[in-house]
Formats: sequence, C-alpha cells, structure tokens
Amino acid sequence: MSEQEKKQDYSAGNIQVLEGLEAVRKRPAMYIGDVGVKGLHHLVYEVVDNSIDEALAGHCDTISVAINEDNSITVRDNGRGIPTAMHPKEKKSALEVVMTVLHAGGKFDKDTYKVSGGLHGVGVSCVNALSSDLRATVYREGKIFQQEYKIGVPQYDVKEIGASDDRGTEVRFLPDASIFESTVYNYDTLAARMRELAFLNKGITITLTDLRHTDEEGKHIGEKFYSENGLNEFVQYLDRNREALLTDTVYFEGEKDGIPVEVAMTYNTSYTENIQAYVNNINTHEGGTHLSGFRRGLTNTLKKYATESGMLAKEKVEIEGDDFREGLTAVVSVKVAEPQFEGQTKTKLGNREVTAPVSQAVSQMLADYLEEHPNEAKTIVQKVILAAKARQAARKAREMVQRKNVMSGSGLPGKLADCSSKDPAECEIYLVEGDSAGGTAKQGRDRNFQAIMPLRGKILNVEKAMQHKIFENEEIKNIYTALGVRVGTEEDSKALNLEKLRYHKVIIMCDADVDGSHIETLILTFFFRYMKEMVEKGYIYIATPPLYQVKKGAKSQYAWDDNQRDRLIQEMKGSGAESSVGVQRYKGLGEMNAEQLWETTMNPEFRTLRQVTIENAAECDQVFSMLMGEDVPPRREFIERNAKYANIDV
Ligand code: 0RA
Repeated sequence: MSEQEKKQDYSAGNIQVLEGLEAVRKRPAMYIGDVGVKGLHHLVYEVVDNSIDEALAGHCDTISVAINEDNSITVRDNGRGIPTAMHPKEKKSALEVVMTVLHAGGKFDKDTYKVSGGLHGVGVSCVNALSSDLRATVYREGKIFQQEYKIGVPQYDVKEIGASDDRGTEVRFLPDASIFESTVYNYDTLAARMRELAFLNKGITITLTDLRHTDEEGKHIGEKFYSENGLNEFVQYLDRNREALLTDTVYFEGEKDGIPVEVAMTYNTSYTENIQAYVNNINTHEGGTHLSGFRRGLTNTLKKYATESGMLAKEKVEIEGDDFREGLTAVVSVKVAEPQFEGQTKTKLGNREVTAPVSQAVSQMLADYLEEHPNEAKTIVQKVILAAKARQAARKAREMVQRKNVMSGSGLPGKLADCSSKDPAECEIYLVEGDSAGGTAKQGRDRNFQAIMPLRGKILNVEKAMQHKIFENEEIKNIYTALGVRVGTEEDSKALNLEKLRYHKVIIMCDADVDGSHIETLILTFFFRYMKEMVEKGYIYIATPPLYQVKKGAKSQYAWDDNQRDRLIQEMKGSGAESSVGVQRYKGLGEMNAEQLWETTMNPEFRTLRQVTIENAAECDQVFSMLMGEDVPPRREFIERNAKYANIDV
C-alpha cells in the first residue's frame, strides 16, 4: 500500500467509526434499552462488565466504582490494562479501537471467552458515544496511557502520561445530558447490581462509593461487596428476612457438558417460590431452558426420594411439580458461550443444550444432600405434602372465583364503577383506598375511560397467606374479576391470561400517610407475586395526590412536597395583598372534593403517575419479603430511607 493509499484507508476507517457511533447516538434505545433512568444505569453495567470479564479470565480481582460529584462515573480495575499498542488492521492504538469501534470489545484476545456482558452486550464504545466526556487511563508495562473523547470522538492520540507500577484500566465518563432524560445516578440501584455481581462472581471485590454525599462523620457513603461462597451466600441473602427451614444451603458448582453451572437452594417457612435464574450474569426474568433444567432436576429427585421414603404412601396425596417449590429460594447461574435470548424482554434463554446439564447438576447436589441430611430431607418432604394438600384446597377456591365470573351476568364486582369505553388500551382502573375516597373518585372521574374500584381496608398480605386464602379473599377476587384476567391454571398459578385484560392502566390511589403507603405496598405485593406480568408490562401505576393546598384569597395552588409548599407560600407572599397565607395539609384523599381530586390526581393533563417497574428482580423479591415479613427493624429502616424520595419520584 502506498502512503497515499494508507492515508485514504485510514480516513475510510475513521469514517466508518464515526458512522457507527453516530448510529448509537441516533438510536440510543436500540443499544442500551432506553434513555431513561434504566439506560443511564446501563452505561455503568456495560463498563463494569468489561472489568468482570477481565476478572473471569483470571487477571483481576478488584473493581471500584465511584459516582463522582458531577454524576460522572469512574470504573477502575486491576487487570492487565487494555492494550495500547498499534492495532494491525485498524492502524491505531488498540485502546482507541476498543473505545471507538462498535463491538470491538473482546475481538483481539481470542483466549478470553467473554461470558459476562450487559443485556445488550454492546461494549464500551456505546458508552463512549453517549458520553459528553470520557477519559480512559491504562496502567500497563510500567507506564500510564491516556486518551479522552467527546461524544465518542478522540481528542488526541493515545499518549503516555507517566510511569507507574500499577496495572489496570480506568474509565471515567459523563453521560450526555442531551441524550438522557435524567443524568442523576441512584446509589441504591447501582449498589443492588454490584452486590448481585459480587454474589454471581465469587472472589471479586467490588466497591461502590458515592462522592456526592457524606454521612454524619463527613465520610463518603459506600459499600464493599465480596462473596467468598458465591450463590450459597446469595441464597442466604435473599432469605435473610425469612425463617429458614434448613440449617444450611444445598449447593453445586462445576461444569457439566462444558457448561459452567452454579446452583444454590434452600427452603423457608413461607409459601412463596423465589427462583432467580442468571445467564452470563444477566437475570433471566422470563426463565428458559436453564430454569426448566432446574425444575426437572428438583422435581425428579425429590419425588423419587419422597416415594422411596414411604412417606407419600402414608399420606395418600398426589404430589406435583408446584408442590416442591413452596418456600423454595434458589439461584441458578450458568455461563453460555453463545446465548440465545428470546421472549418479550429478551430475558428467556433458548439454548436447548443447557437443560440437561442444569438438571443433572441439581439432581446430583440434591441426591447427595438428602442422603447426608436425613432429618432435613424429612422436613422437606413433609412440607411438600402440606403444599400438595393446600394446593387441592386452592384449586377449589380458584374454581369458585372462576365459576362466579361465569354465573353472575356481567360478572363484574358490584363495587366497580366501570367506564364506558371497552378499549383496554385507553381504559384505566383506579384501585382506591376506602369507600369514601372511592365515592369522591367516582364523582370526579371521566367516566368515559376511568373506572373506579374502592378497596375496603387493608387487603390480605399475600406474603404470609396460603394460596387458598388468597383466592377466597373478597378484595382479591374483586381485583381479578374487575381486571377480567383469569386466575392461573393449577400447573402455573402465576400464568395470567392478559388477552382479556380490560384496562392497560391499573392505578393504585391511597392516602398520603403511613396507612396509605402500607396499603399501597400490600397491593403492590399482590401484583408482584400473583400478576408479575402486569408489572413487567408496565401496567401498574401509583397515583400521587398532593400533600398541601396553599390558598390566598381566591387563588389556590397545590404542593406535592414541603419544598414546593414553602416556595408557593413565598410566591404568594411576594404577590402583594394582605395576609391569611392558608395552608391545608391533605392527610387523606377524603379531604379533597371531587373536583380537587380530578384536578390534582386524576386528570391526565395535570396528574403525575409513578409507573411501577422491576429494576432488579432479586432485590425486588427481597424488598417485598422484608416489607411484608415479620421483622420490623429492616422495614422501618427501608421506609425511613425511602420516605424522602416518595413524593418527588416522577
Ligand atoms: C483484551 C486484551 C487484554 C486486556 C483487555 C482486553 C482488557 C479489557 C478491559 C476492559 C476493562 N478492563 C479491561 N482489562 C483488560 C490484554 C491482553 C494482554 O495483555 O496480553
């Protein structure tokens, strides 16, 4: 190639790079999911994933993440450092290639088999493209190298900036405020993911520091996550607010048919099943072949044991798959070289070859455990038999709900004030705390598309109740019938039939006080445990009634928090005129009249709805078990910690 040709080739390469990054900036959602809070946090996961890969390849054991004062993020690891030498094909530093070429990531280290990788696995160049500033620093071969970028464009060639005995890579990036709806990081969201990563990749130390705040002693807030025993500890963490049935965890770690499999499980005294399944460190909400493998191994092994122990014959009950999963908490983690992700949210593993290895791993670990722990084996079988009996009672209760639907004409609950539209996409249902607020909402609503259903008092705590109690509960039956969804079948009580869903917005409207937030949590727990798909589809919302009305003469305005109230008081003071600056504190919805409720809380033009989402499935389960469980102190701490956000969250 002549010099001239080389030059042309070089610039052609550059143009390609720019086109790649331009595509990311044009359609960021295609690469990182969305440009909301989720996508913003996804940037961090993408960068951390690269360091996790380096750790899994055996070259790194410490990763530190810092939220800087300006909401930029620094991720540092002690790995080999991204190579900085000239890349033979691209004719520029390998570091620059990794940072600017889409999907360049692990290309030039074939021995490293990339197992982690964000949901989209798009690589750090996407983060670069979506950052107004990014600085990469590499500590390697006794030297320090650096390159900086703006919206993905290098500001200078990779340069040597000093000497150091350190090893590793540091990436500091500032998300582009013109792309993201919000650029403020949430500490708890990042902490939940870092904790999860530490459990999933034992032996790696991950620290998280929030440099935006200090505690009472002037220290920065932060945590260190490290797990010696991996999923063993993850399962114990998930169950830390529940009462254990087994003294220790059932655990397997190893390779089956070339697939790395790690599984841990235990039983608690609750009635809920909590299985978290991961593929390459990604939580697969929708399950898939690895989860099927887990279920198959569990059912076969326990059924065999129960039959051979003779305990079943005495009880004369038929046991089924579901019965083995009441009170079960388990985590399954597999590493798959070329995962096929399917399903609505691309979180369902499709690879057929994964089922057998997981099933074998589970059978082996359980068989060993049952043999070595005869007393606990007996406890498990007794629990399974109880579950089978309860399931028969639940089936009767469920059939009653279904039959009532068919028999009573419209089948709709008497308490429901339905809307006139029949198009689910535009229909909303308000689940309102109390009959009196329900009455106000009925007067205030737009009956064309807004339906109202009052709920009396506290709905059942589904976290503590057995299934048949749940289907016998009046309020819960009413919710099912009003929504028009069928109760799940016996095989999978959580499978909904959403085709018949009558409203695509289910809005929980409770008083802005302690009781109201408790009721809100009870209803959310019900949806999370029994209609999770509704939450995943984004159908569940929380209404936000105002806390104050600030009045002056004929003028009145509403405030949703104390700051806003104080600002309004100041404004009204400033606007001249005499005193009598009246502030009304709304403790309950009932204190508003129909018109006020419509104006502030129900009118789509002015209201703020908070959409309920599942950010982190494992954490979410944990939060509900804690909020609804027996233990008071963690609940109080959580509520106090989140209370200040409760009214500003949009
Ligand atoms: C490919 C090759 C080598 C290191 C890395 C990638 C690497 C990438 C990242 C991203 C974040 N931290 C990282 N650490 C390392 C090194 C190959 C060699 O030194 O022989």
